[in-house]
Amino acid sequence: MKLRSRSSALIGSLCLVATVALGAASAAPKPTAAQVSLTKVATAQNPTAGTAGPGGSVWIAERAGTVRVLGDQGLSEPVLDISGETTTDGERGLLGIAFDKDFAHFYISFTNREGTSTVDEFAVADGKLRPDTRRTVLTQTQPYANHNGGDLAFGPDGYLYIALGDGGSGGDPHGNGQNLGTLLGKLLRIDPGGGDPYAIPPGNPFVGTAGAKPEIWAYGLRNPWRFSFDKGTGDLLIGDVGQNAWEEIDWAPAASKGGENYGWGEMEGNHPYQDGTEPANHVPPIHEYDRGGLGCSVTGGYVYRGAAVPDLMGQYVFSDYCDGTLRALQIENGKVTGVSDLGANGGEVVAFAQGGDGELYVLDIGGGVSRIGPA
Ligand SMILES: [Ca+2]
Repeated sequence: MKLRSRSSALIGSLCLVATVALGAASAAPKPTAAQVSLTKVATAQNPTAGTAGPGGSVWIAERAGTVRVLGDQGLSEPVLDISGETTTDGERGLLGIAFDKDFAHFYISFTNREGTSTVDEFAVADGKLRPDTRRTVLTQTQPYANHNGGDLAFGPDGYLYIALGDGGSGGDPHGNGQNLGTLLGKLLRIDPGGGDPYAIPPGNPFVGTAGAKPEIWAYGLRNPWRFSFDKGTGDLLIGDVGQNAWEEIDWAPAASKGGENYGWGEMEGNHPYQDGTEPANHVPPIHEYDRGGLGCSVTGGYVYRGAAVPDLMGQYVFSDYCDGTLRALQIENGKVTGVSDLGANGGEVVAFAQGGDGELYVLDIGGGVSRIGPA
């Protein structure tokens, strides 16, 4: 996530990208059958994340530290409020939420008042959080206020995946992306129910590698702000925010054993970053785009597995914080066969949420929670 400087009171305190050229006509995507509409279903206070909850619900995280449940009448009163424990300076706040497979536990990812990335767990009973069961699962200190990553999701393997950015500043000054000795710049995989505070899943790729953190699943990430697993195939998709030139989508098949090196900070997309050298094991993005009109900060989404837009089935829906256009990738065997403009703009798209029914919601940091439907 890069949050632009704007006059909006809601995001006025956030700034990273000074000037963004929008609307260049040269990059018009090819036409596609799938076109969508957006129906606003609620207004939140700076929504940052959402996840399918128990009983077909969708839970929405708000940046300042509250969680609300989306219902027919909009959002509930907060079911959780940690606003006294986080701040919203830089790129901080409540950044991710997730349930485990049986909705037995709920996880939150936030930066604490010192800026430390923190993942906490709550037990869930009868669809409600049990505050007395709260415990901290994982923490990671952050050298700078930006590039915190912060997304959370359970994989089809039942393990918790946690995205952490490279620590921030610009250009990965500490070389965290390629350093297996730090959790920064990585996608982690842990088993929060298997130990105290968690267990390392057997088969994690760097277990037994001297000097490497065993939590690491994949590395070479700059700011993997949003990632997801395809509900249909189990494939992993990561939206990794670029430095100054290239936004990218990374991909791994469900059968991956982990260990992918996505290249940062030697590579930005398919291109050496400054005087970087492409690592021999670099896994290039399946899709990249430059700053020539499509945006400046990719927002990873989901592979569509709903029923409302049949033409969109199996396509990866994503957007860009600076541009807001909803786009889709058509992917076959890990190769992008098409990129399309879905014909709708979600505003300052900071995240998507996927309901248990596979339908998708678009979260605009300005407040809008909208459901994707047919055009
Ligand atoms: Ca990369």
